Amino acid sequence: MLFSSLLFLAAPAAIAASGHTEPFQFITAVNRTQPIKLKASPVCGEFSSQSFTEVNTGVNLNATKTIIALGDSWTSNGSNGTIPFAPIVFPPNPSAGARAGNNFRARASNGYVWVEDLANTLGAKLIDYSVGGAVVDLSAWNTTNKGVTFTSDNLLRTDFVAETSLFLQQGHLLADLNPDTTLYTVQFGISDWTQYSIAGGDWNIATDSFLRQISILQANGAKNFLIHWVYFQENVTTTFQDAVHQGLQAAHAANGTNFATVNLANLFTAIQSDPAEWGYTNNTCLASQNFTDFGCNDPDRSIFYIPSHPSATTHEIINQYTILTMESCV
Ligand SMILES: *[C@@H]1O[C@H](CO)[C@@H](O)[C@H](O)[C@H]1NC(C)=O
Ligand SMILES: *[C@@H]1O[C@H](CO)[C@@H](O)[C@H](O)[C@H]1NC(C)=O
Ligand SMILES: *[C@@H]1O[C@H](CO)[C@@H](O)[C@H](O)[C@H]1NC(C)=O
Ligand SMILES: *[C@@H]1O[C@H](CO)[C@@H](O)[C@H](O)[C@H]1NC(C)=O
Ligand SMILES: *[C@@H]1O[C@H](CO)[C@@H](O)[C@H](O)[C@H]1NC(C)=O
Ligand SMILES: *[C@@H]1O[C@H](CO)[C@@H](O)[C@H](O)[C@H]1NC(C)=O
Ligand SMILES: *[C@@H]1O[C@H](CO)[C@@H](O)[C@H](O)[C@H]1NC(C)=O
Ligand SMILES: *[C@@H]1O[C@H](CO)[C@@H](O)[C@H](O)[C@H]1NC(C)=O
Ligand SMILES: CC(=O)N[C@H]1CO[C@H](CO)[C@@H](O)[C@@H]1O
Repeated sequence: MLFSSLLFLAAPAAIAASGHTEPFQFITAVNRTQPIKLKASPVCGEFSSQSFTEVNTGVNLNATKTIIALGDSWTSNGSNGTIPFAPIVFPPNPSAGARAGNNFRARASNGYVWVEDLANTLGAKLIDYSVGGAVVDLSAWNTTNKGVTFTSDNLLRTDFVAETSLFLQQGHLLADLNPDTTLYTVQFGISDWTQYSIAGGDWNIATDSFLRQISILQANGAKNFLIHWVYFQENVTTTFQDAVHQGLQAAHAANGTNFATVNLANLFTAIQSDPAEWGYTNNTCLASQNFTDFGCNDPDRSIFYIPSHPSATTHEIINQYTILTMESCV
């Protein structure tokens, strides 16, 4: 069920050809409320630790002018880095973000995802290569290592390797990539855990590939990374993230590369242990990404909008938590 989802392949012309006759409603102004307040604090650790933690070795958010985002549906704006501007469908329309009708082009949420909130907060330009359903490396999992592979809803599945490759082909054409003012955000692992759970695989391949992409990005000038650890706790993802953390230490030691690491499991454990205290009234607003049936009355007070995908208000909380961690775990 995890993502997959709102990756879409259609170009605008293809959407028109598929029978979409109603004009899109371009929203020009939004007055949204943020009824949920951040009530968690980061658990800052030592970068020298053997275990993954929350720490910032020197990424300066205030200096950030460009964000290159690599990840899955939690980070995707639905565009695959190359498809031109599409309308943002906003609340109160309950179908915003849902894969209803011809609305294939959508975020897996009912508003901005966290990295868009971060870019908006910083006034930075965002170049988003994230794609729903992406894993670290397709070759790591038995479900994805047999050639071209698709998500549960028949959309092409991709990985960190392909996102990095696409970025290297075109990124320099799209943005100013001054190393001191460019932040690379990397968020993978949710879809890896899902695929591993289905039919097994090899986490060592995922670890090596993750660090290889970090190495390739450094070779192409990257000096500042923001890495998010997954929002749940599983032994295999813990072992994977510990190994990645140790690779980041090596990159910092060898190249002086700055890493900020943020553990979404800390945030989501705090939310899920007492949702009402945060102002939440629902766990998940929609029963599936395909339908708006059973929609909740107040998506802004729902932790997730569709199963396993945060609501827009939760994405803003992720943004606030990320900034807090990066500014306090120094
Ligand atoms: C936005 O909504 C709030 C709450 O309804 C209201 O107090 C405020 O005046 C609105 N702001 C604008 C610019 O419409
Ligand atoms: C970044 O800017 C904010 C707002 O001006 C300020 O509060 C914060 O201290 C700055 N952080 C750093 C690391 O300079
Ligand atoms: C999504 O991001 C891409 C690449 O950064 C950008 O070209 C596109 O306009 C964005 N789409 C939306 C709907 O914001
Ligand atoms: C959602 O729609 C897609 C595309 O039509 C389909 O492949 C998938 O099975 C549907 N999922 C659910 C949960 O209905
Ligand atoms: C992303 O877009 C490019 C260019 O249109 C396309 O070649 C590629 O297959 C797309 N990737 C995915 C995962 O859809
Ligand atoms: C899944 O992958 C692992 C590691 O590559 C392998 O040992 C195992 O036999 C595979 N399982 C299946 C069902 O193919
Ligand atoms: C240090 O940077 C180089 C590129 O300049 C890269 O190839 C290498 O993998 C990096 N070292 C580590 C440990 O990441
Ligand atoms: C996961 O780790 C915990 C604590 O380290 C351990 O007690 C448990 O047996 C492990 N579970 C599995 C499935 O290996
Ligand atoms: C869809 C859903 O779960 N709706 C619930 C959201 O929360 C309110 C208040 O707790 C419930 O009344 C709804 O049933």
